[in-house]
Amino acid sequence: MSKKYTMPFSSLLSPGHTACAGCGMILAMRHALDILGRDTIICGATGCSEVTTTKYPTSAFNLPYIHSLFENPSSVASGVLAMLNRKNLADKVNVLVHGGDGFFFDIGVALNSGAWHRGDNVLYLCYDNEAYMNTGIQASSSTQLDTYTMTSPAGKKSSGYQRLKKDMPAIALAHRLPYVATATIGNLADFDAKIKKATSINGPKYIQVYSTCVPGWNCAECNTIKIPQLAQQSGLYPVVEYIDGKLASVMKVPKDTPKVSEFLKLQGRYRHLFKDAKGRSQIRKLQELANDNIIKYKLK
Ligand SMILES: Cc1ncc(C[n+]2csc(CCOP(=O)(O)OP(=O)(O)O)c2C)c(N)n1
Ligand SMILES: [Mg+2]
Repeated sequence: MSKKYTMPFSSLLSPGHTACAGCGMILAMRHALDILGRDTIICGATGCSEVTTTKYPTSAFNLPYIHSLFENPSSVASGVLAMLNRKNLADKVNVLVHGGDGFFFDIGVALNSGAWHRGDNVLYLCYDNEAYMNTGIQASSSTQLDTYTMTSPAGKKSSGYQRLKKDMPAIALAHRLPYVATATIGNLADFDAKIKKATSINGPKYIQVYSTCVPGWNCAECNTIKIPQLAQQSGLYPVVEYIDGKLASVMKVPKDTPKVSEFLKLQGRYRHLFKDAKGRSQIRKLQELANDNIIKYKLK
C-alpha cells in the first residue's frame, strides 16, 4: 500500500483486529506487546485473544504467534525456549504465553503448573474478564460470587454464580514464581510498569490484568475504564505485586473508598442484586469480601 494511505498508527498489534468496542483485553494486549517489543514470540490460548486477532489467513500480530490447543500454550512455550537456547537467542527474545481466565484458572492449570515448576523463563499474561466470553459468557472459576452468566443465571432460586472467585495469584505464588502481580486496565501506567518489571526478571512471571468485557459484563463501552477502577478502589479486586514470594507493593484504595455497589451498579451482570432484599444481602456479602481484602493486603 502506498505510504500516503497508511494509518498513522504504529503498534505490534494492528488495528485490524475484531475485538468489540470497549474491549479491555485488547487494550491490555496492545500495551503489553508494545512494551515487550519486536523480539517477542507469543504462544496463545484460544479465547477472545485468539479469535479477534488471528482469523485465518489474517493476523493482527506484527509478531510471531503460535496457537495450538486451549490447554497447552505453556508446553509450546517450553519448546520455543528450547529452540531459542539452541540458537543462543534465549537472552534476546521474550516469550509470552497469554490467554483468558478460562485458560489460566481452569483449562491450562495442569500444563501451566508444570511449566511454572520447571522455571521456564516466560511471561504468563492472563486477561481476566471473569468468564468464558468468546463462547458466550459461561462461568469460569474466576467468576465472582453472584455474577449472572449463561451457566449461572439469576432467578427465583439463585442470585447468580454461587462460588467465590479462585485466588489464582496465590496458586502462582505456591509455585514460588519470582514475579506475581495483578493489575487492571483502569490504571494502565501501573500495568505497563508491571510488564516492564517482568521483563527484567528471569523465570516464570504471572500477571493477571482485570479487563472489562462489554457484552459479558453487560455494561456501556464508556465505562470500560471506570468499572475496573471501581473494582480496585472498592477493594474487591486487590492490585498487588509479589517479588520472590514477598508482597512488594499494593495499590491503595482511596480514603473515600467507594462502595462495592458503585462497581456493581454499572453492570447488567449484577442487575438482579438491586431488585430485592435477597439481592441487597448478597451485595453486603460482596462488600465483606472487599473489606476483607482491604484488611488482608493493608490497602488503606
Ligand atoms: C479443550 C477446549 N475446551 C473448550 C474449548 C472451547 N472454547 C474456546 S474459547 C473458550 C472460552 C475462552 O474463555 P477465556 O479463556 O476466559 O477467554 P475469553 O474468551 O474470556 O477472553 C472456550 C470454552 C476449546 N477450544 N478447547
Ligand atoms: Mg475470560
